[in-house]
Amino acid sequence: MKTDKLKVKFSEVALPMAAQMKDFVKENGHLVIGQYTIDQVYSGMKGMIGMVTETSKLDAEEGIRFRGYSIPELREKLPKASGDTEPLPEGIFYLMLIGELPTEEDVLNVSNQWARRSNVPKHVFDMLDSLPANTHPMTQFSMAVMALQTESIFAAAYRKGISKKEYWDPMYEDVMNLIARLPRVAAYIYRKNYKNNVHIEPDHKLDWAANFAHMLGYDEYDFKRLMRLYLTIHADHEGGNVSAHSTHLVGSALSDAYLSFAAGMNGLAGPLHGLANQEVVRWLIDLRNYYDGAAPSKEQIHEYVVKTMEEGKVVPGYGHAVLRKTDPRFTAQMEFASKYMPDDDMCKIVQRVYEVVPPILDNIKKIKNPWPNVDAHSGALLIHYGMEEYDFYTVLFGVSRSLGVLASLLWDRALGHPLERPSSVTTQGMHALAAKAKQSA
Ligand code: HAX
Repeated sequence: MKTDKLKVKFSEVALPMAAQMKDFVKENGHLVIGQYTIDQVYSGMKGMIGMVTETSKLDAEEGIRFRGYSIPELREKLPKASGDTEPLPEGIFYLMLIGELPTEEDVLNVSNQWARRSNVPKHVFDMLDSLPANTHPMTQFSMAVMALQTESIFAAAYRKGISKKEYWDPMYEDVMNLIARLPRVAAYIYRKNYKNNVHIEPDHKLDWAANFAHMLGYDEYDFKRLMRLYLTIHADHEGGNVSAHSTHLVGSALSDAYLSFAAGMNGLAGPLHGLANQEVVRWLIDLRNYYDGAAPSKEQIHEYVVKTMEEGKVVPGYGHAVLRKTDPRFTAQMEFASKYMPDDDMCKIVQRVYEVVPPILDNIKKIKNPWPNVDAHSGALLIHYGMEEYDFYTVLFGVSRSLGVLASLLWDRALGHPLERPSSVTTQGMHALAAKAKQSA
């Protein structure tokens, strides 16, 4: 097999860090860096630092930075396909994995690696074909990833007996093979569900995102451009979000990349996380239908938001566990819409909803963030190009999220992060801890 330059580079960057990390913990492990409140324990561990993630960091006010670079910076600096304005997702993967901006040659190398590794065995398609027609696309996606686990090089190496120091190597192979295969699997699910089971063969001359668009059946240049942006901005959101954390947690038991990523996808399929992109479109369509199919006025949107909340539901696409400002991923999509589809009806409704919702949510004391997140806009862009099957949208998100969570999983094995096993207390134990804290206050 030809030398894989990315693999060599990763080993040069990652392996010395594992030794440095051990020294750091030895020297500083006793230092107290945080004291957590009972509130934090009961509110889903928000704000507690409980893991180390290399690929990206989320700031509550500013939004995500990938290895220090914001989304606007990456849209400018990452290599692009000839004539395109949006970055190639291969570039963000390289950046997350290596920690440096890639050259065009680096990106081409990743593209070629993924094309070479992208073959999906027949039993995966057979399994998908055997599922009931009403199986949700995200369930199919997760099951397909599980079916692919027969191909795990890490699991095979572990079974043979492998030194801890070598874990990263077969994990690299799994991570690269899995990312390479996901567009084919996702496109198969889409074409099976919505396009009469007529499938489209990959075109390996295309980059990863463009080939995905092609296999989905969207060959126009504008959709490929959207896919490149979409797959770049959904890639990662530091380590604590449900999909990243689940992948990391399951991986900490030395489950291979397929088992770990499927766990992450099961988390992404929840409506408070990635499924929100489908829920947003459902909500927007219901909103429009509620007012007889016409574009709703600001007053009508206000009324509908209040109705949604009174029914005990959340307004999808708004709020965030960490962010306290408009999500820059929302802004990137809004800019894309105003540049490439300024007259689009659904995008105009999304814009109007953005003008109405934040002040309403801001008035509700318990809601910590009234601003839109990434999912508030993505569906409208897809609908513009004719992809209206919103049950499928979270699968697109999942294909992108593989880049971040699998890069992190590889780092986990390279650095030798241990089994994750936080402590829990019983309610009685918590009451005792509270009484002790009161006494010493
Ligand atoms: N509409 C109505 N109520 C909301 C709300 C919204 N958009 N956002 C938060 N709240 C409510 C919560 O449900 C919670 O109510 P209860 O105390 O009655 O349970 C209260 O406000 C406090 O929530 P919070 O502390 O502000 O937010 P959390 O960290 O608990 O939750 C969520 C963050 C993203 C889950 C939340 O804002 C939400 O449900 N938003 C709508 C769903 C959504 O868009 N999810 C996608 C998030 C981004 C993402 O992960 N994409 O993949």
